Amino acid sequence: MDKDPLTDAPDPDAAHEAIRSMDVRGAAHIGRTAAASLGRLARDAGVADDALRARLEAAGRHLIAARPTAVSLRNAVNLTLDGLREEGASDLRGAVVDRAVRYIDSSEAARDKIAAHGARAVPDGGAVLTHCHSSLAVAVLVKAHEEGKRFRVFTDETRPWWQGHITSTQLAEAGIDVTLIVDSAAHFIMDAEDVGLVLTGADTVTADGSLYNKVGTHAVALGAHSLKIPFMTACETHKFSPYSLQGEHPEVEERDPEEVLAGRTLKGVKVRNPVFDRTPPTLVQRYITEEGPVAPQEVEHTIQRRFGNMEGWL
Ligand code: RUB
Repeated sequence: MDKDPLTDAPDPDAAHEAIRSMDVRGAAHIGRTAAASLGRLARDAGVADDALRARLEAAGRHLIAARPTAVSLRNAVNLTLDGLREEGASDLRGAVVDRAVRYIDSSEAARDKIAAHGARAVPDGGAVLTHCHSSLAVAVLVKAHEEGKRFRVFTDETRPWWQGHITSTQLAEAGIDVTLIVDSAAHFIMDAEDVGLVLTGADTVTADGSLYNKVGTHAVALGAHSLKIPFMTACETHKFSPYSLQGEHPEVEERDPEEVLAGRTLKGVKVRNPVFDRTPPTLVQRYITEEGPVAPQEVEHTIQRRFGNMEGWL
């Protein structure tokens, strides 16, 4: 029997803190953690419906505030809290729990489908370049390797949080030939090695086809474009932003400069730490989603089809 996905879920305050402090990171994981924490609250809070509704909405708002850029967080909250708005739901609690479990299950199922679709785009021979750590990009590469494709992977280290180390370790554990590089070596490596694909994850994809992902993604995409290397992004449609249909673009998170300084003091020096950037649609060849590859110009239509009534959404 599959494990109940809510059993080990943190409560929403603990989930907020884990997401804010990056104990839980990566957009897909963040979304599932938020959904699970709301499901757990709905299941365990022994209060009447009105009080439950107020507590869940407050918890949802608090969760969304934990990190501003990954839209999967806001989508996870809203899709879970849709249980509160379910027409004729006699059991509000059950409806929210059901939505939370559905979100988690669909996100996990999406990962497997994306791996299968994405593996087809991975070259047999040559190399792939990755940026940061995306669980979905890793799933694609592991699947391609399991299917017998042989390729090398160059992984951008991604300061200041070193997420490239996670990617490198996970790929090495899967038996893939992996080489870690500093981010500023990306263009050199793309040019010097036989890189046939650049593969990243996504935090948010907006209706105009723009990609918001870990800072440095834009520079990598520009490099890939100049060398005519396909640039693709593995992402579940939970990363697509329905809010962007009204022109809303995500806020780019700027974190504590101390993360960059890492304990050093540089007298008279200002430090900035923006952690995401926007890559324009012209630089993205395909979004590899659970529905298959989606071109940037098809994102708007996919959002319209994928997200229904947003009444009452936070
Ligand atoms: C992680 C990051 C990842 C996306 C996609 O940033 O930018 O590329 O979140 O990850 P951070 P996934 O480490 O700051 O959260 O494919 O796992 O959803």
